[in-house]
Amino acid sequence: MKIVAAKLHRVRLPLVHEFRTSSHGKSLLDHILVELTDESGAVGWGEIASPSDPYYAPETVETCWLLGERYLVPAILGKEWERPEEVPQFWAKVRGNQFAKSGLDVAGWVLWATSNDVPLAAALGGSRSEVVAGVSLGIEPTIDDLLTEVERHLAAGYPRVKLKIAPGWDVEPVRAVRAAYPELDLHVDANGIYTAEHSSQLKALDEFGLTMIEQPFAPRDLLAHARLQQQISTPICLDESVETVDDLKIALSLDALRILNIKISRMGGLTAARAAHDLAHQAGIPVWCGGMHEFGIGRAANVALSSLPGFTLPSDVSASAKYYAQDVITPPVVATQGVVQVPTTAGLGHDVDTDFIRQNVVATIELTS
Ligand code: OSB
Ligand code: MG
Repeated sequence: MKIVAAKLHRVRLPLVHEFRTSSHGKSLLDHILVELTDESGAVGWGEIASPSDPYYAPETVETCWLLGERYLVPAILGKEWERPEEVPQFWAKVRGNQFAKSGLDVAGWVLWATSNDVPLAAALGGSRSEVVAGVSLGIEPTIDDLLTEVERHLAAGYPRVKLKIAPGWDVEPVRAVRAAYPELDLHVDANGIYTAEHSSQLKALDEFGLTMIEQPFAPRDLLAHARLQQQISTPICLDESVETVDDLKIALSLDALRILNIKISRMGGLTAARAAHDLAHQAGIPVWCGGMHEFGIGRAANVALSSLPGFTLPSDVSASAKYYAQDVITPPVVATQGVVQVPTTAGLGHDVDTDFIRQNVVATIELTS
């Protein structure tokens, strides 16, 4: 296959409910949709789901645009390849910039799956026909507001709830949710905000029967994660710490995690995300697929990845409607009692709604070989 044209579309959509993490809040998202065309005219779409600001990862929507335009698209245009696993080799010299790479990598996979008439999940080697979705709930103004949000999503059938935590919003909200729902599959995510001086708050969370504590410490501080894991029985899950398969090897050797959150964006694409899955699976570490409030294209890729055998915990692949009034794909991703069906049609398994994209596009660029 040979990619002869690439378009980047910066598309802006409002979230239906403002989302707040330990570092920032957001209500409007700009993601870059990647449209690759090969010499036969076949098209593959991907999504660069970088947050606008560099608070989750170092990238921003502007750095992703720049990397795409100046380095990544030029690296792949006109190159011959047989399998989507070969595509990342064309930009192997580019360090980091995982979100930007991810959008192009996914578009390559979707193009290949579409051209070969196989569903994306099958192209990846996935075998599950449905995946279980959990919800990730942001920091709310009050505990009552949080309880309302939890209730709303449990009523919609989601079987697992993750709460964002931060110093001053940890033990008390967790105690309140646990008291209201003693049996709920509940976990927390700190997005790396805690330091060693907060260890008493983190240890206090150990009594609530949480499924995991996700990324309590800074991304590079693997030693702090390993130390805390020795002191608590709740499994520690890593998110931001693992950007490469090599990061995962080090974390495993330090016993810094018992569960892995795999994000396609954070790993730089489906090829690397699947490799992380394979390594974790061999090591006996359960994985789940994290989200970045993806629009439908990235969301569909998350569903496909979650069909791999090691994804034994609920993934953040909630229905499009949790996030957006209207999505860039038809039909949108839907969840029935917290279960999402893995599409069985070729490629992404959804149509891309180019009219809706055109109505919400902020900027477009086309590059050709
Ligand atoms: O840590 O998982 C995270 C959103 C933005 C930045 C970081 C994270 C998140 C989420 C969103 O939790 C999960 C979703 O897409 O539903
Ligand atoms: Mg996280």
